Amino acid sequence: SPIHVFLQALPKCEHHIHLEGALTPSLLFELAARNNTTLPADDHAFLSAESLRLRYDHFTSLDDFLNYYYIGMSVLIHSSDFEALAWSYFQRAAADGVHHAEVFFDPQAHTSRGVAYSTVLSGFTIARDRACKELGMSTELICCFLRHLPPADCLVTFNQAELQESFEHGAVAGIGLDSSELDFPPQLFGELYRKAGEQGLRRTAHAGEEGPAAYIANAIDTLGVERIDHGIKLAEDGELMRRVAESGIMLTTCPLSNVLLRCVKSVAEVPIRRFLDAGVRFSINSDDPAYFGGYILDNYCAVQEAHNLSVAEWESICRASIEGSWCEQDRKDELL
Ligand code: ES4
Ligand code: ZN
Repeated sequence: SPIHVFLQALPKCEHHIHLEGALTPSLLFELAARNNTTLPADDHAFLSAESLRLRYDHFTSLDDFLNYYYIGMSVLIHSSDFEALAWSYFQRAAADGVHHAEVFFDPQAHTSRGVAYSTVLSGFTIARDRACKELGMSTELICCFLRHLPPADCLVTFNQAELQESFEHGAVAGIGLDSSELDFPPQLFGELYRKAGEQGLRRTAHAGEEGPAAYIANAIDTLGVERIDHGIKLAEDGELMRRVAESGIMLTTCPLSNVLLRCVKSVAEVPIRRFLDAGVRFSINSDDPAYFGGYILDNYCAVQEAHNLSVAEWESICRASIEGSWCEQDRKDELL
């Protein structure tokens, strides 16, 4: 359709995509065979790529999804596995009209399995260089910390020499906070974020996905974030919404993710119109595209179906998403 062609052609930036969440069932089974990975024998979903894909249509919550997400990534062992994962995502994103991608990864989910940080980073770095050369796509890495683990463990990981080196060399642009939200409010990670800020790292955190608007306020007040990942619960607090609009903090929304994880009943319930009216900046993203039934263009199309935005509104969403990106100003000028 004409609107699909228009949305595909828009120069898009993606800010909220977990590379481990781009692991498709087919790549998962291919790597499991190659790496001799034992998948759970007691869960029939792991019988085949097809049965696993079908299971993804029935997530009941964030934690239900995370169970599959952490098991799935156990097939990632070698640098070449991480490279294949990131390269498959970059190619797919380029086809959707993504010109710039800032991608999350979860080092603790790999180092805890005995996979070295350098293995993860080297694979991703090869794929990034290739995306730049072959696709003209600029990319940044965002190192996420798992909030279901003790904050002290996150600090130990953050302070490891390999991570510090990747921050100093600019291989990693910033930090994020992900995994189970409700029992792990942002303020638990104040020290981690203070240290990251002192080192000049960019800071974002998942907040207001399953958790309340108060978690968004908390992330802003105690973590010094310049972006909020998801943030859909912001619309529950009008005063906070005005504050976020004024501050220029950008939300990285993920509409299909919110539906699949039952944070909302439908994309129509994602408060896109409220954010536009209040002047809250937001980008539209895929989150875990291999798990939530769609890449970025599917999310753009779902928003259009549900909210019927004008051409001018789409252009302003894309402009805000360029301005809210963490690339150099020169790159932003090229993207604009
Ligand atoms: C995630 Cl959708 C979502 N929420 C929180 N943490 C995550 N990690 C990967 N996907
Ligand atoms: Zn996410």
